[in-house]
Amino acid sequence: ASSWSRLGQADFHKTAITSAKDVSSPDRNYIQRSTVPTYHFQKSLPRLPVPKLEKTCERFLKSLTPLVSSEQHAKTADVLAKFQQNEGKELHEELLAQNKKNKHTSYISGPWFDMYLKDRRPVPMTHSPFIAFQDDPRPEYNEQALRAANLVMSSARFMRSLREEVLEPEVYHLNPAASDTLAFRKRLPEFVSWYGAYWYKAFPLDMSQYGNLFNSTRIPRPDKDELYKDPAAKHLLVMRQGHFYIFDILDRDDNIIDETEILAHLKYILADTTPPPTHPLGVLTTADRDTWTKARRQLINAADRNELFLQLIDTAAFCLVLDDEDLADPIQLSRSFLFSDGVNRWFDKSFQLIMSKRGTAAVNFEHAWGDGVAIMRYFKELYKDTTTNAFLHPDSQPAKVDSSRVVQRLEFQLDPFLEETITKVREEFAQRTASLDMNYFESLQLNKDIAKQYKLSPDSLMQLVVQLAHYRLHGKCVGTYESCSTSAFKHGRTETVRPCTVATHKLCRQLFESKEAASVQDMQATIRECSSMHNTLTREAAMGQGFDRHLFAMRKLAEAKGQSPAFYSDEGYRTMIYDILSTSTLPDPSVMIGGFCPVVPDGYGVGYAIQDRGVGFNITAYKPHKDATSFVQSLEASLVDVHNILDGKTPSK
Ligand code: BUJ
Repeated sequence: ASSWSRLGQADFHKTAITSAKDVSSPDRNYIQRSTVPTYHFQKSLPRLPVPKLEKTCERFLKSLTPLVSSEQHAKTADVLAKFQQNEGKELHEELLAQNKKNKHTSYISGPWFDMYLKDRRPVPMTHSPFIAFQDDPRPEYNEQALRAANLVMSSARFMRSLREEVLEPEVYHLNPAASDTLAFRKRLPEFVSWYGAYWYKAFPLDMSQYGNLFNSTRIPRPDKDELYKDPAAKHLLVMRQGHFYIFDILDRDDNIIDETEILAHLKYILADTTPPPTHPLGVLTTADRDTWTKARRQLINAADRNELFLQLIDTAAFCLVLDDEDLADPIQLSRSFLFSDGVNRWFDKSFQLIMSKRGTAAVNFEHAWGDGVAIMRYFKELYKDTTTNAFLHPDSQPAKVDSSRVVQRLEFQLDPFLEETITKVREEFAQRTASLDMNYFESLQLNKDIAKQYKLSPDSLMQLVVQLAHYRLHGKCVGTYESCSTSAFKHGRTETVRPCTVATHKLCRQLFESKEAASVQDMQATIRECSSMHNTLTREAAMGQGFDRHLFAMRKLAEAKGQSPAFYSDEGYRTMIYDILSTSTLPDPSVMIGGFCPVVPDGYGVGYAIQDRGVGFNITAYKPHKDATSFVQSLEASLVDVHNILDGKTPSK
């Protein structure tokens, strides 16, 4: 989300524990020991506002302008005006009343969990994104077992800090020099703590999702899946060649086991020569949720131990995936991190930490429980801890332990129905993944500094390039989604920024329609309009003043009452929410690449990042509807165009 760059975590490096290497030191259990408790601000976080109905209608109509003809726009405006006076008014009042009664949460939390958990489509490709880590700058630390063991160690330290509530609260510092100080850290009573932080221009973010990071899973259930966790569990789940292994990473007293033992157990798993299962169970987590619900029930009925084993998978700290394929090509790697063939994966876990044979690592996360802010905090801390404070080194020897007595391989008992289901699901998944096209590119032509030199917001420029790329290829504006965090509010999730605006449409016409003659100066002025309009939209979204979630919550209320207001089936509304362009960014130096699938069959998934050195895009599309390569080419050309315009050169039409 664009706002993540602004609402990103503060720099809490100061509290990182540096004397952690002493095995007997309790500090080795913690990645941080914050003096301000993790959930200190939680109680006093502000509530996500329900926007005024007239504002929502106004914002919607403005956003619709570039997407439909003026006749359609007038029709939709008419339907919306009726909605605003009738059903919409009632639904809005009802939403306000409900919201007033549920002060512990936000108006969007319930409907948003339902959106994910009631969705019967498969979790991978529909919702789960991936983010890959930069390699460790020291090549010798990227060896698979070594890096995996260090990542497990740092994850365990993160997990313990969170459990004991000594992980620094997530705070966005508007003025770090003033607020990231000792005075700020002096505690204010919890119920007013948010106001104290506000005084320092520091905005604490919602941390309610963090409780679902570890020991947590999604379980397929009829109609609506369940989020399930056991916050006291001590074991890790490791997958290799479709097998499941578990071992405890915490001892009896909840201390993290010796890092050399972790290394020994992982090496033992990597050396296991048991042939891969003919019917790999993990594949079932790629199925639609109804098929998986049925299969899971059957699995539990097939043998007593199966239920116990499922419980172990469900409650494990997280799923570490050790892959055997030697992939080097970034697209092959991205495909493997995003979906693979499903054999060596368990997509239901809150997240999977995937390690390729060459030591490239990535996180693939299930989306129902949480959003980018929570996963990125874990991701960044993990990268920093393993690259600056590694517990294991290339010369570290694994502990002399008998791993065969500690590591348990879970041998499920399958019946013919399950075997058949696995085969079928595997084929279907292979078909779906085969139709997914992916391509990426990086460029040094644009970066954060260049954007700032021109006094333009970096994110707005990236979004503009995406708009131009689509228009150049398809000659029209389409529904565009940019994810924006609303974690500044209690139980906030995300809001949609609608980056296709009248201003971006104007630049598209100036560039691509020969009748719209415009000078370079005109186009520069339009770029500034684009940027300022995008800034306003982003600020509004981050403050809970978008229109998408409000309209969505009212639609869900109407559905629950069996009502179907005409506005929601109107062409204008349908066009708006048909997100041909689904975009998101997680800009951080620790991210190498990331991505997600399109959200509609004929759409594009657009992962992008603008960094200090350059920009990058990672594009997905479903064949035969669309192809990622031509979109990438169009992005490259658009980047050149924007660059030329800003440079005062006339772009070639
Ligand atoms: O908006 C929401 O509620 C959730 C969204 C859903 N969707 C992905 C469909 C937009 N979820 C997120 O935004 C989570 C983040 C997804 C991962 C983002 C990947 C960013 C890739 C950056 C790297 C690209 C650089 C390539 C360089 C070659």
